[in-house]
Amino acid sequence: MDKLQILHADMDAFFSAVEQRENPELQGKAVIVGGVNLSNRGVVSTASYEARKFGVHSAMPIAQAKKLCPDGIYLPARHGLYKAASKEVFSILKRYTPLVEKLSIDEAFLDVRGCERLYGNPVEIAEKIKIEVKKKTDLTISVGVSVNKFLAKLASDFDKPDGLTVIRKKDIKSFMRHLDIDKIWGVGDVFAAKLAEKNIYKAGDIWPYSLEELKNNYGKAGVKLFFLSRGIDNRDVKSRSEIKSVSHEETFADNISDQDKLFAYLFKMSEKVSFRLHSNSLKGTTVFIKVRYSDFNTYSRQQSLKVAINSSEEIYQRAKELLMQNDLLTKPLRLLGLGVSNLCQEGQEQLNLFTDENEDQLDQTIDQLKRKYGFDKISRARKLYLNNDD
Ligand code: TTP
Ligand code: MG
Repeated sequence: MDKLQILHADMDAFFSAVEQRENPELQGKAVIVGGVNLSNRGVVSTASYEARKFGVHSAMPIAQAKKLCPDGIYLPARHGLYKAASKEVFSILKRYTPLVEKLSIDEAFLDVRGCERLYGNPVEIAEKIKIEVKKKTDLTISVGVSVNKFLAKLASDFDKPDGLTVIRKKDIKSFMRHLDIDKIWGVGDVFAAKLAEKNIYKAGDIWPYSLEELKNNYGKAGVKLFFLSRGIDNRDVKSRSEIKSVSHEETFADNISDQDKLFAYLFKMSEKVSFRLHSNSLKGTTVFIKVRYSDFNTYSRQQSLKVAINSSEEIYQRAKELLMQNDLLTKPLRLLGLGVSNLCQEGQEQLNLFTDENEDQLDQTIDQLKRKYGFDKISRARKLYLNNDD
Protein backbone atom coordinates (compact mmCIF):
# COMPACT_ATOMS: atom_id res chain seq x y z
CA MET A 1 0.00 0.00 0.00
CA ASP A 2 1.85 3.05 -1.26
CA LYS A 3 -0.89 5.48 -2.11
CA LEU A 4 -2.82 7.72 0.25
CA GLN A 5 -6.12 5.88 0.53
CA ILE A 6 -7.14 5.40 4.14
CA LEU A 7 -8.70 8.00 6.42
CA HIS A 8 -9.14 7.77 10.17
CA ALA A 9 -11.69 10.20 11.56
CA ASP A 10 -12.19 10.80 15.29
CA MET A 11 -14.40 13.40 16.98
CA ASP A 12 -12.67 15.76 19.41
CA ALA A 13 -13.45 15.39 23.13
CA PHE A 14 -16.70 13.94 21.91
CA PHE A 15 -19.07 13.82 24.92
CA SER A 16 -17.77 17.15 26.29
CA ALA A 17 -17.98 18.81 22.89
CA VAL A 18 -21.63 17.78 22.55
CA GLU A 19 -22.34 19.23 26.00
CA GLN A 20 -20.57 22.47 25.03
CA ARG A 21 -22.61 22.66 21.86
CA GLU A 22 -25.86 22.13 23.79
CA ASN A 23 -25.00 24.89 26.24
CA PRO A 24 -22.87 27.66 24.67
CA GLU A 25 -22.01 29.02 28.12
CA LEU A 26 -19.78 25.98 28.52
CA GLN A 27 -17.65 26.83 25.49
CA GLY A 28 -14.00 27.49 26.29
CA LYS A 29 -14.46 26.01 29.76
CA ALA A 30 -13.13 22.92 31.49
CA VAL A 31 -16.01 20.47 31.03
CA ILE A 32 -15.75 16.96 32.42
CA VAL A 33 -18.33 14.31 31.59
CA GLY A 34 -18.56 11.35 33.94
CA GLY A 35 -20.75 8.36 34.72
CA VAL A 36 -24.48 8.94 34.86
CA ASN A 37 -24.61 9.65 38.60
CA LEU A 38 -21.21 11.39 38.78
CA SER A 39 -20.39 9.87 42.15
CA ASN A 40 -16.88 10.48 43.41
CA ARG A 41 -16.23 6.79 42.93
CA GLY A 42 -17.07 6.98 39.22
CA VAL A 43 -14.63 7.70 36.42
CA VAL A 44 -14.25 10.43 33.83
CA SER A 45 -15.73 9.53 30.43
CA THR A 46 -13.98 12.41 28.76
CA ALA A 47 -12.75 15.95 29.39
CA SER A 48 -12.74 19.03 27.16
CA TYR A 49 -9.32 20.14 25.93
CA GLU A 50 -9.51 23.02 28.41
CA ALA A 51 -9.82 20.47 31.25
CA ARG A 52 -7.02 18.31 29.84
CA LYS A 53 -4.59 21.16 30.53
CA PHE A 54 -5.08 20.33 34.21
CA GLY A 55 -4.17 16.69 33.58
CA VAL A 56 -7.72 15.33 33.56
CA HIS A 57 -8.32 12.43 31.16
CA SER A 58 -10.69 9.55 30.35
CA ALA A 59 -10.90 6.72 32.90
CA MET A 60 -9.48 8.88 35.72
CA PRO A 61 -11.49 8.66 38.97
CA ILE A 62 -13.80 11.68 39.32
CA ALA A 63 -12.41 12.30 42.81
CA GLN A 64 -8.91 12.71 41.37
CA ALA A 65 -10.16 14.93 38.55
CA LYS A 66 -11.81 17.21 41.11
CA LYS A 67 -8.51 17.59 42.90
CA LEU A 68 -6.69 18.50 39.69
CA CYS A 69 -9.43 20.71 38.34
CA PRO A 70 -11.65 21.91 41.20
CA ASP A 71 -13.29 24.65 39.14
CA GLY A 72 -14.23 22.33 36.28
CA ILE A 73 -17.84 21.82 35.28
CA TYR A 74 -18.79 18.21 36.02
CA LEU A 75 -21.70 16.81 34.03
CA PRO A 76 -23.42 13.42 34.02
CA ALA A 77 -23.28 11.55 30.70
CA ARG A 78 -26.31 11.90 28.41
CA HIS A 79 -25.83 8.96 26.09
CA GLY A 80 -28.95 9.62 24.01
CA LEU A 81 -27.52 12.95 22.88
CA TYR A 82 -24.14 11.47 21.99
CA LYS A 83 -25.71 8.61 20.05
CA ALA A 84 -27.77 11.05 18.00
CA ALA A 85 -24.70 13.18 17.22
CA SER A 86 -22.75 10.04 16.31
CA LYS A 87 -25.49 8.99 13.89
CA GLU A 88 -25.30 12.34 12.11
CA VAL A 89 -21.53 12.10 11.81
CA PHE A 90 -21.62 8.56 10.43
CA SER A 91 -24.26 9.44 7.89
CA ILE A 92 -21.83 12.10 6.58
CA LEU A 93 -18.89 9.67 6.50
CA LYS A 94 -20.89 7.04 4.63
CA ARG A 95 -21.68 9.44 1.85
CA TYR A 96 -18.02 9.51 0.81
CA THR A 97 -17.46 5.76 0.66
CA PRO A 98 -19.38 2.59 1.52
CA LEU A 99 -16.21 1.26 3.15
CA VAL A 100 -16.58 2.78 6.62
CA GLU A 101 -15.35 0.70 9.56
CA LYS A 102 -16.87 1.98 12.76
CA LEU A 103 -14.49 1.53 15.69
CA SER A 104 -16.52 3.26 18.36
CA ILE A 105 -19.18 5.88 18.83
CA ASP A 106 -16.94 8.67 17.47
CA GLU A 107 -14.27 7.00 15.39
CA ALA A 108 -13.99 5.25 12.02
CA PHE A 109 -11.69 4.16 9.23
CA LEU A 110 -12.61 5.02 5.66
CA ASP A 111 -11.18 3.42 2.55
CA VAL A 112 -11.57 6.09 -0.13
CA ARG A 113 -9.98 4.24 -3.04
CA GLY A 114 -12.03 4.76 -6.15
CA CYS A 115 -13.86 7.79 -4.77
CA GLU A 116 -11.60 10.38 -6.40
CA ARG A 117 -13.69 11.14 -9.46
CA LEU A 118 -16.70 11.88 -7.32
CA TYR A 119 -15.18 13.68 -4.33
CA GLY A 120 -11.54 14.52 -5.09
CA ASN A 121 -8.30 13.07 -3.75
CA PRO A 122 -8.10 11.64 -0.19
CA VAL A 123 -6.84 14.92 1.31
CA GLU A 124 -9.66 16.85 -0.34
CA ILE A 125 -12.13 14.27 0.94
CA ALA A 126 -10.74 14.75 4.47
CA GLU A 127 -11.15 18.52 4.15
CA LYS A 128 -14.71 18.13 2.89
CA ILE A 129 -15.61 15.79 5.75
CA LYS A 130 -14.27 18.25 8.33
CA ILE A 131 -16.22 21.14 6.84
CA GLU A 132 -19.43 19.14 6.53
CA VAL A 133 -19.25 17.73 10.05
CA LYS A 134 -18.73 21.23 11.45
CA LYS A 135 -21.56 22.66 9.38
CA LYS A 136 -24.11 19.92 10.08
CA THR A 137 -23.30 19.08 13.72
CA ASP A 138 -21.42 22.15 15.00
CA LEU A 139 -18.71 19.75 16.25
CA THR A 140 -15.09 19.27 15.18
CA ILE A 141 -13.48 16.09 13.92
CA SER A 142 -9.81 15.27 13.46
CA VAL A 143 -8.84 13.35 10.36
CA GLY A 144 -5.68 11.46 9.49
CA VAL A 145 -4.86 10.48 5.92
CA SER A 146 -2.28 7.87 5.03
CA VAL A 147 -1.40 4.72 3.17
CA ASN A 148 -2.78 2.29 5.74
CA LYS A 149 -4.96 2.02 8.86
CA PHE A 150 -2.19 2.14 11.43
CA LEU A 151 -0.64 5.33 10.03
CA ALA A 152 -4.02 6.98 9.41
CA LYS A 153 -4.91 6.49 13.06
CA LEU A 154 -1.59 7.90 14.24
CA ALA A 155 -2.15 10.84 11.89
CA SER A 156 -5.62 11.71 13.21
CA ASP A 157 -4.23 11.78 16.73
CA PHE A 158 -1.22 13.91 15.80
CA ASP A 159 -2.78 17.35 15.73
CA LYS A 160 -5.94 17.08 17.83
CA PRO A 161 -8.30 18.90 18.21
CA ASP A 162 -9.61 19.88 14.76
CA GLY A 163 -6.56 18.43 13.02
CA LEU A 164 -5.87 17.23 9.52
CA THR A 165 -2.60 15.37 9.22
CA VAL A 166 -1.31 13.58 6.16
CA ILE A 167 1.44 10.95 6.34
CA ARG A 168 2.74 10.21 2.84
CA LYS A 169 4.95 7.28 1.96
CA LYS A 170 8.04 9.49 1.87
CA ASP A 171 7.31 10.83 5.40
CA ILE A 172 6.83 7.44 7.10
CA LYS A 173 10.42 6.93 8.21
CA SER A 174 10.83 10.33 9.83
CA PHE A 175 7.37 10.12 11.43
CA MET A 176 7.95 6.68 12.91
CA ARG A 177 11.54 7.14 14.08
CA HIS A 178 10.67 9.18 17.17
CA LEU A 179 7.24 7.73 17.88
CA ASP A 180 6.86 6.50 21.46
CA ILE A 181 6.77 2.73 21.45
CA ASP A 182 3.52 2.57 23.44
CA LYS A 183 1.71 4.33 20.59
CA ILE A 184 2.08 1.12 18.61
CA TRP A 185 -0.92 -1.19 18.70
CA GLY A 186 -0.38 -4.16 20.95
CA VAL A 187 2.27 -2.45 23.10
CA GLY A 188 0.70 -2.13 26.54
CA ASP A 189 2.42 -1.29 29.81
CA VAL A 190 3.81 -4.79 30.34
CA PHE A 191 5.27 -5.10 26.86
CA ALA A 192 6.63 -1.52 26.98
CA ALA A 193 8.41 -2.32 30.25
CA LYS A 194 9.97 -5.42 28.69
CA LEU A 195 11.17 -3.39 25.72
CA ALA A 196 12.56 -0.70 28.01
CA GLU A 197 14.86 -3.36 29.49
CA LYS A 198 16.53 -3.36 26.07
CA ASN A 199 16.53 0.43 25.82
CA ILE A 200 13.74 0.36 23.27
CA TYR A 201 11.61 3.47 23.78
CA LYS A 202 10.86 4.68 20.25
CA ALA A 203 9.64 2.88 17.14
CA GLY A 204 13.01 3.59 15.53
CA ASP A 205 14.76 1.66 18.30
CA ILE A 206 13.16 -1.52 16.89
CA TRP A 207 14.70 -1.13 13.46
CA PRO A 208 18.13 -2.63 14.24
CA TYR A 209 16.46 -5.92 15.27
CA SER A 210 15.75 -8.58 12.66
CA LEU A 211 12.33 -10.14 12.23
CA GLU A 212 13.81 -13.41 13.44
CA GLU A 213 15.16 -11.87 16.66
CA LEU A 214 11.89 -10.15 17.45
CA LYS A 215 9.95 -13.32 16.76
CA ASN A 216 12.21 -15.36 19.01
CA ASN A 217 12.10 -12.80 21.82
CA TYR A 218 8.43 -11.79 21.76
CA GLY A 219 6.54 -14.27 19.57
CA LYS A 220 3.66 -12.96 17.47
CA ALA A 221 3.79 -9.60 19.21
CA GLY A 222 7.40 -9.26 18.06
CA VAL A 223 6.45 -9.93 14.45
CA LYS A 224 3.75 -7.27 14.64
CA LEU A 225 6.23 -4.86 16.16
CA PHE A 226 8.71 -5.43 13.33
CA PHE A 227 6.15 -4.33 10.75
CA LEU A 228 4.27 -1.63 12.64
CA SER A 229 7.49 0.09 13.79
CA ARG A 230 8.19 0.59 10.08
CA GLY A 231 4.64 1.78 9.43
CA ILE A 232 3.72 -1.40 7.55
CA ASP A 233 0.13 -2.58 8.01
CA ASN A 234 -1.80 -4.56 5.40
CA ARG A 235 -5.18 -4.81 7.06
CA ASP A 236 -8.21 -3.86 5.00
CA VAL A 237 -10.93 -1.51 6.11
CA LYS A 238 -13.93 -3.66 6.97
CA SER A 239 -17.41 -2.23 6.91
CA ARG A 240 -19.59 -3.25 9.82
CA SER A 241 -21.26 -6.24 8.20
CA GLU A 242 -17.80 -7.72 7.79
CA ILE A 243 -16.90 -7.54 11.48
CA LYS A 244 -17.03 -11.15 12.53
CA SER A 245 -16.30 -10.93 16.23
CA VAL A 246 -15.33 -8.59 19.04
CA SER A 247 -12.79 -9.87 21.51
CA HIS A 248 -10.18 -8.90 24.02
CA GLU A 249 -7.29 -10.77 25.58
CA GLU A 250 -4.53 -10.05 28.04
CA THR A 251 -1.13 -11.59 28.60
CA PHE A 252 -0.12 -11.32 32.23
CA ALA A 253 3.28 -10.15 33.43
CA ASP A 254 3.27 -13.10 35.87
CA ASN A 255 1.14 -16.21 35.52
CA ILE A 256 -2.02 -15.98 37.60
CA SER A 257 -3.66 -18.82 39.49
CA ASP A 258 -5.86 -16.79 41.87
CA GLN A 259 -9.39 -17.38 40.57
CA ASP A 260 -10.83 -14.20 42.02
CA LYS A 261 -8.17 -12.17 40.30
CA LEU A 262 -8.85 -13.96 37.02
CA PHE A 263 -12.56 -13.28 37.39
CA ALA A 264 -11.80 -9.61 37.98
CA TYR A 265 -9.77 -9.54 34.73
CA LEU A 266 -12.56 -11.40 32.99
CA PHE A 267 -15.07 -8.80 34.05
CA LYS A 268 -12.86 -5.93 32.95
CA MET A 269 -12.51 -7.55 29.55
CA SER A 270 -16.28 -8.19 29.36
CA GLU A 271 -16.79 -4.47 29.88
CA LYS A 272 -14.41 -3.63 27.05
CA VAL A 273 -16.06 -6.10 24.67
CA SER A 274 -19.51 -4.89 25.70
CA PHE A 275 -18.48 -1.25 25.15
CA ARG A 276 -17.32 -2.04 21.61
CA LEU A 277 -20.44 -4.06 20.81
CA HIS A 278 -22.67 -1.25 22.08
CA SER A 279 -20.65 1.34 20.17
CA ASN A 280 -21.32 -0.58 16.97
CA SER A 281 -24.94 -1.41 17.87
CA LEU A 282 -24.08 -5.11 17.72
CA LYS A 283 -25.07 -8.20 19.66
CA GLY A 284 -23.83 -11.76 19.35
CA THR A 285 -25.00 -15.31 19.98
CA THR A 286 -21.65 -16.98 20.59
CA VAL A 287 -19.39 -16.33 23.56
CA PHE A 288 -15.86 -17.71 23.45
CA ILE A 289 -12.93 -17.77 25.80
CA LYS A 290 -9.26 -18.51 25.35
CA VAL A 291 -6.66 -19.53 27.91
CA ARG A 292 -2.95 -20.11 27.63
CA TYR A 293 -0.86 -21.88 30.25
CA SER A 294 2.80 -21.33 31.10
CA ASP A 295 3.76 -24.19 28.74
CA PHE A 296 2.07 -22.17 25.93
CA ASN A 297 -0.65 -24.78 25.49
CA THR A 298 -3.68 -22.81 24.40
CA TYR A 299 -7.34 -23.76 24.59
CA SER A 300 -10.50 -22.10 23.30
CA ARG A 301 -14.06 -22.95 24.20
CA GLN A 302 -17.29 -21.44 23.03
CA GLN A 303 -20.97 -21.67 23.70
CA SER A 304 -23.93 -20.70 21.55
CA LEU A 305 -26.84 -18.86 23.02
CA LYS A 306 -30.42 -18.77 21.87
CA VAL A 307 -30.54 -15.05 22.39
CA ALA A 308 -28.02 -12.45 21.24
CA ILE A 309 -26.31 -10.53 24.04
CA ASN A 310 -24.07 -7.50 24.47
CA SER A 311 -24.26 -6.55 28.15
CA SER A 312 -21.06 -6.84 30.15
CA GLU A 313 -22.72 -8.87 32.87
CA GLU A 314 -24.14 -11.46 30.49
CA ILE A 315 -20.87 -11.76 28.60
CA TYR A 316 -19.00 -12.11 31.89
CA GLN A 317 -21.35 -14.76 33.20
CA ARG A 318 -21.18 -16.85 30.05
CA ALA A 319 -17.41 -16.61 29.83
CA LYS A 320 -17.08 -17.60 33.45
CA GLU A 321 -19.33 -20.59 32.90
CA LEU A 322 -17.11 -21.70 30.03
CA LEU A 323 -14.01 -21.50 32.20
CA MET A 324 -15.59 -23.38 35.07
CA GLN A 325 -17.46 -26.02 33.10
CA ASN A 326 -14.35 -26.92 31.18
CA ASP A 327 -12.11 -26.96 34.26
CA LEU A 328 -9.74 -24.48 32.66
CA LEU A 329 -8.61 -22.77 35.85
CA THR A 330 -6.77 -25.71 37.32
CA LYS A 331 -3.35 -24.37 36.32
CA PRO A 332 -1.89 -20.85 36.38
CA LEU A 333 -2.76 -18.77 33.32
CA ARG A 334 -0.38 -16.82 31.17
CA LEU A 335 -3.15 -15.42 28.98
CA LEU A 336 -6.89 -14.99 29.27
CA GLY A 337 -9.21 -13.78 26.55
CA LEU A 338 -12.88 -13.63 25.69
CA GLY A 339 -15.08 -12.50 22.86
CA VAL A 340 -18.47 -12.51 21.22
CA SER A 341 -19.15 -13.70 17.64
CA ASN A 342 -22.07 -14.58 15.37
CA LEU A 343 -22.92 -10.92 15.40
CA CYS A 344 -26.11 -9.23 14.35
CA GLN A 345 -27.39 -5.69 14.35
CA GLU A 346 -29.01 -4.58 17.63
CA GLY A 347 -32.78 -4.56 17.15
CA GLN A 348 -32.61 -7.12 14.35
CA GLU A 349 -31.89 -10.08 16.60
CA GLN A 350 -34.49 -12.78 17.07
CA LEU A 351 -36.99 -11.83 19.69
CA ASN A 352 -36.26 -13.31 23.03
CA LEU A 353 -39.02 -15.89 23.32
CA PHE A 354 -37.06 -18.03 25.71
CA THR A 355 -36.25 -15.59 28.48
CA ASP A 356 -37.64 -17.64 31.29
CA GLU A 357 -36.17 -20.84 29.99
CA ASN A 358 -32.75 -19.17 29.74
CA GLU A 359 -33.00 -17.73 33.20
CA ASP A 360 -33.86 -21.20 34.45
CA GLN A 361 -30.89 -22.64 32.64
CA LEU A 362 -28.61 -20.01 34.07
CA ASP A 363 -29.90 -20.63 37.57
CA GLN A 364 -29.37 -24.33 37.10
CA THR A 365 -25.82 -23.78 35.88
CA ILE A 366 -25.03 -21.51 38.79
CA ASP A 367 -26.45 -24.11 41.16
CA GLN A 368 -24.27 -26.75 39.54
CA LEU A 369 -21.24 -24.52 39.86
CA LYS A 370 -22.00 -23.71 43.45
CA ARG A 371 -22.25 -27.38 44.19
CA LYS A 372 -19.02 -28.10 42.39
CA TYR A 373 -16.89 -25.20 43.56
CA GLY A 374 -18.56 -24.09 46.77
CA PHE A 375 -20.83 -21.12 47.35
CA ASP A 376 -18.06 -18.94 48.66
CA LYS A 377 -16.04 -18.95 45.43
CA ILE A 378 -19.01 -18.03 43.31
CA SER A 379 -20.34 -15.28 45.53
CA ARG A 380 -16.89 -13.81 46.02
CA ALA A 381 -16.48 -13.54 42.27
CA ARG A 382 -19.82 -11.81 42.11
CA LYS A 383 -18.69 -9.37 44.78
CA LEU A 384 -15.59 -8.59 42.78
CA TYR A 385 -17.82 -7.83 39.88
CA LEU A 386 -19.93 -5.51 41.96
CA ASN A 387 -16.89 -3.65 43.24
CA ASN A 388 -15.59 -3.16 39.73
CA ASP A 389 -18.93 -1.91 38.53
CA ASP A 390 -19.32 0.70 41.26
P1 TTP B 1 -12.24 9.08 22.48
O1 TTP B 1 -12.33 9.33 21.00
O2 TTP B 1 -11.19 8.16 22.97
O3 TTP B 1 -12.00 10.46 23.25
P2 TTP B 1 -12.61 11.88 22.96
O4 TTP B 1 -13.39 11.93 21.68
O5 TTP B 1 -13.36 12.33 24.16
O6 TTP B 1 -11.32 12.79 22.85
P3 TTP B 1 -10.25 12.83 21.66
O7 TTP B 1 -10.30 14.24 21.14
O8 TTP B 1 -8.95 12.51 22.29
O9 TTP B 1 -10.67 11.83 20.62
O10 TTP B 1 -13.62 8.55 23.01
C1 TTP B 1 -14.87 8.97 22.49
C2 TTP B 1 -15.90 9.06 23.59
O11 TTP B 1 -16.07 7.78 24.20
C3 TTP B 1 -15.54 10.02 24.69
O12 TTP B 1 -15.93 11.37 24.40
C4 TTP B 1 -16.25 9.44 25.88
C5 TTP B 1 -16.30 7.94 25.60
N1 TTP B 1 -15.28 7.25 26.40
C6 TTP B 1 -15.63 6.74 27.65
O13 TTP B 1 -16.78 6.83 28.06
N2 TTP B 1 -14.66 6.13 28.41
C7 TTP B 1 -13.36 6.03 28.00
O14 TTP B 1 -12.50 5.49 28.74
C8 TTP B 1 -13.00 6.56 26.72
C9 TTP B 1 -11.58 6.48 26.23
C10 TTP B 1 -13.98 7.17 25.96
MG1 MG C 1 -12.63 11.12 19.93
